[in-house]
Amino acid sequence: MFNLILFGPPGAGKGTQAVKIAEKFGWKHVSTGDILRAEVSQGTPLGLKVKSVMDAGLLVSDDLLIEIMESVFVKHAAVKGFVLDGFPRTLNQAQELDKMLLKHGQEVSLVVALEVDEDELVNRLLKRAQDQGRKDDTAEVIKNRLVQYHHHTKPLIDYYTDKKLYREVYGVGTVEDIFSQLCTVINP
Ligand code: B4P
Repeated sequence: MFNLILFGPPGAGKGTQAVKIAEKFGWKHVSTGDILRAEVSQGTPLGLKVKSVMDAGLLVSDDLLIEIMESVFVKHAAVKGFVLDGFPRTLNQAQELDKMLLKHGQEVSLVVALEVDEDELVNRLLKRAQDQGRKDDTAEVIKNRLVQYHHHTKPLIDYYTDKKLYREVYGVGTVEDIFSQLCTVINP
């Protein structure tokens, strides 16, 4: 099983590229953001619990995320591969992911980051606010999301570099050009 982590700051294009990668290689795309938003829109107990955290651009608790991921792995144990989009986002999540994969006889295969400068990230998310009206795409909340990224998520670069699993692809350009560079790096 190929376990790919698509990494990067909010707005880097992880969601956009993860869908294409999953389709090309026949892997399961897992977006923790999409899973959480679905819970919120269905008004489930979990959704009610995480709504205010997400609207503020903060990170949902590690325990909840790890529980969600464990159930995803169990449910889709027979797939050829996973594209993880938005997970892990903290060092604790990364360590728990390693443990969870080990329990299933698996490991992280590769981590590919999309590298995009901060002005471009903010522009993309503000544009998405106009197109899709996502609650967490306001200027104030975007700032919080970037702070969360720098504080909690960026340290994972060292974690995966030490494991020799980390690669970067420049994430500015056309979606197709970026996709083709990603495919070259992934090369399963
Ligand atoms: P996510 O849904 O993961 O939000 P995101 O980081 O903004 O990534 P997203 O996939 O949406 O954006 P993308 O870069 O594809 O998370 C939302 C919230 O959920 C978090 O703030 C947190 O509260 C919670 N959460 C999720 N996972 C969690 C975890 N593991 N732990 C704790 N909390 C968690 O795309 C952005 C925009 O750019 C799009 O509009 C796209 O169309 C555009 N775009 C893409 N490629 C482009 C290109 N090449 N050129 C121009 N625009 C492009």
